Amino acid sequence: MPRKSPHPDIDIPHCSLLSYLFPSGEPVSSNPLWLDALEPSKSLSPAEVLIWIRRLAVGFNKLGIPEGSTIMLMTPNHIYVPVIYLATVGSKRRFTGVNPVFTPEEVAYQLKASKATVFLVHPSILEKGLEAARRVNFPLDRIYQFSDNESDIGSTAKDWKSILASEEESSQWSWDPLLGDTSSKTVAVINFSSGTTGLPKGTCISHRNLVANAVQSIFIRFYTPEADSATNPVNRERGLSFLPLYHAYSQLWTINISCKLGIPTYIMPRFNFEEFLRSVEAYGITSIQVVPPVLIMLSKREESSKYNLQSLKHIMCGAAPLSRELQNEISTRFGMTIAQGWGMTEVVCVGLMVPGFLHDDTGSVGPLLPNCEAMLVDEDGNEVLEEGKPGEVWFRGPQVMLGYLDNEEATKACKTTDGWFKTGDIATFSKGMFTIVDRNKELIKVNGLQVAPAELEALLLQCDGVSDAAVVGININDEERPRAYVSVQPHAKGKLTEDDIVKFVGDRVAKHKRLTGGVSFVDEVPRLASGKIVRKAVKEWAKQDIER
Ligand code: 4UW
Repeated sequence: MPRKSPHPDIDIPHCSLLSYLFPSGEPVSSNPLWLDALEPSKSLSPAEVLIWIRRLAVGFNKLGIPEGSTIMLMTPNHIYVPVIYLATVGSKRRFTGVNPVFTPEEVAYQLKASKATVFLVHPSILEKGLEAARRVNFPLDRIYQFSDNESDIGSTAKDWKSILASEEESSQWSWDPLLGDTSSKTVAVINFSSGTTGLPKGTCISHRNLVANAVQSIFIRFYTPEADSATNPVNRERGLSFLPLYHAYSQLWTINISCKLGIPTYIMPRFNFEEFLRSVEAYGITSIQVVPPVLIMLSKREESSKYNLQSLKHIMCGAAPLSRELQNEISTRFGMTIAQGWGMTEVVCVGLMVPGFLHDDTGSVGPLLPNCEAMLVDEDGNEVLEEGKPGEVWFRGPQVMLGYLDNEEATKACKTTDGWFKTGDIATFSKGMFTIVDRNKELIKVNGLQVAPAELEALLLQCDGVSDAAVVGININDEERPRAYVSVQPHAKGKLTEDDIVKFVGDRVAKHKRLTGGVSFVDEVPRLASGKIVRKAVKEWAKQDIER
């Protein structure tokens, strides 16, 4: 018997994301919504955002970009990122964001796999964008420089503002409400994830998925029965955003939830610890979303005591394991609630979350969001009913993605015909709460970001002298790091060094994917007759290596 959410089912409107965020007939606020954390006089209100959305939507039409095509964005965070996201999704196009620190090869991969037809690039990384485009024959006249700062824009590529229609010609444009079933069928966002196995894949996220996850998350964070409207903290919220907006976690909270609830949210271009502390103090920030390394810094770095963080009452933490000890140490020291949640790109974002009013000191990731079900399944495929016993989380709910873009095989491997999504995460269930205890999938998480072992393994096989390779994650000081197990060809034995391999990989991937867990040479990488790496055996090696 699947476990059901302890919360009552809630009403999730069947409509487009814009119809949910800007319901017809409701006034649109002119108060600042997204503010530049470094220069807060730069801001956008919902009323301003709507004008930009209309001008972009009509601009895309005039350029002949058909509905259903993908717009790819590569930029550090800034206040206009939500504008592109909402204009793209709102005009029935598909948004995909790419990590701005990716290498040209990694960018080219996503440009091709997402089938992007327009590529918006921040001027500071334009060269990289152009190189990626050349690698996959992406038309250079469909590349636009995209910045919040006019003076950044040079002459090497067009300015994104050249896409914009005038205010007059776009003032009548209105979005399709996508009523009924169409909201479930229309793809809005293509975020990338390697899922449980293989290379990164485009996840097809519908309008319905996005609306559902925003409604569910708002409910569990703010509108649980204990919070009546008079004391509801939402009215006093001030957010600070530094998680990357190409990732589902930040898209949910920084764009969709902040916009729906009108929470003024200060956006930092990227994470910087001291700047983060300064912003909390300066702007009276009340709640943030983080990944565990931020809490490790808060605990260990001296600067944490130099700033007044009293306004900060609620921290949501997810995307990677956080130890119960660290969670409790910080919440006691700073007098704040730290709530863990579990999410996955494939479930838009979040599926399990400790409710906003609850102080949990067990290290759990909370109960199911409303309208969701989960089963824990053991290695033999049987449901685990006993409390405290681990099993793989199978998840079902309205936020589960439609599937992987152009990859039916991968979709079938993780999604059953009756809607269960096999997450590859191992959890236990006790007293109504789930605790994530392990993973049975290939994924490695570094700083909350995905590292796909298959990607590094394919790269290692291109290194001269390497005959086979397997990559797994190892834990060093509470942080996960990729470690490679490599066998070498006879001619390279004794010549190819660990440093050579670390450098080979480091030169070709974004920083978080580097082999910071080291390299071991082995006679043979264990593989099944099918060719599949026996990861359990490699993980066992890794465990022994750490203990040594
Ligand atoms: N504990 C242990 C956790 C946890 C975890 C995730 O990059 P993705 O695909 O997605 C994410 C999304 C995280 C997230 C989104 C929205 C939200 O509100 C929230 O609440 C805090 C979190 O990380 O990586 C998915 C994989 O990351 C691991 C797990 O292995 C999962 O399959 N993961 N959250 N609390 N591990």
